[in-house]
Amino acid sequence: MQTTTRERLISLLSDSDDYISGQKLSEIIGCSRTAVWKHIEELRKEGYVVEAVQKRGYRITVRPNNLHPGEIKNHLNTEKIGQVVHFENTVTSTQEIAHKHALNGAEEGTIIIADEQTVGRGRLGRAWHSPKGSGVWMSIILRPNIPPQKAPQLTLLAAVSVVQGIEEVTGLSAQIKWPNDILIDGKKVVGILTELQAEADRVNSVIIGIGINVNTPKEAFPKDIETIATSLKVEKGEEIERAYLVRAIMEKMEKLYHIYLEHGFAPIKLMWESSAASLGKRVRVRTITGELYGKAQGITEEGVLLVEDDEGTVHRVYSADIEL
Ligand code: BT5
Repeated sequence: MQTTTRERLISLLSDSDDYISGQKLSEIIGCSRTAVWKHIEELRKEGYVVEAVQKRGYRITVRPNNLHPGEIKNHLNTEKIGQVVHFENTVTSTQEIAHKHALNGAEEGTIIIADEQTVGRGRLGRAWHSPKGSGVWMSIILRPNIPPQKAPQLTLLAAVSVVQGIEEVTGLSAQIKWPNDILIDGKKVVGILTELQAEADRVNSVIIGIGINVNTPKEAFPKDIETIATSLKVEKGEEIERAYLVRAIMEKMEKLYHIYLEHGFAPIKLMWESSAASLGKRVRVRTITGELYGKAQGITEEGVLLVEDDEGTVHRVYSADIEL
């Protein structure tokens, strides 16, 4: 995988408790000392504190809470997912950009991540609030060899990865509300949007969009979502390092994706069920065509929700909003 000079520099200066000289850095990276110095100046402008001590060299002592590829890829333990990272400060929607990359043949596992989205989107044309600097707004390109009707399984797989990543980094326990919400204490902290590029019988790429409210302060949510939304910082009571969270999610997702490709959806389904908020409960199901009340029984092998109404009829729900 290609790694830029900047990414190597961040990695080297982060791994070392001690200082590394400009000479040594330029030897390891294979560029001039002037180039090293220029990159260090760039890092400083972005908020890194890079100490420089004469005759000893450089050391990073403070890192900004950013999402630059160097931060995400530093120590990232995956083969594919997150090995190619496209970072942008501001985009309309990372989904839109990911679609373009996917059409242009982007490698499986490529992620598009932004510090801010101006037209972040949810399902059915709804808006996703994506303010600058406080969240993770990213899209992941996968290319599984599956028929299009199985693609919803990947939304569920992504949800399990995010729950596991959140737990690893924050210790918080989150629940999944079918199909695409992740809640903490009943409030939405993550939304997932899966889109496809597919032919009739085969998927070309699955683009999984994940929006996470990470460090959003309570008072920063707009009026229309302030009672239903939360962030990891609000729940945990402290700031969370976004790059660290992204890394953890990439690693969990890669493990689950391997399991999925080798053994199918069954093992993922079990993990999903153990984090599901809605199973066994009475729910209100709103679809484009109408409403339904009943008990959420479980999901099928395809990831379809089964809801039993009061007359005992079991309905297969493919796409809907669920209220608990
Ligand atoms: C979703 O849609 O939950 C999917 C959200 C996916 C967002 C990611 S960010 C990266 C990628 N790029 C994009 O453009 N999108 C993806 P849905 O189930 O339709 O929920 C949308 C509803 O959630 C809205 O109508 C609001 O009520 C609520 N909402 C909007 N922004 C929110 C936020 N930041 N936190 C919690 N709830 C929010």
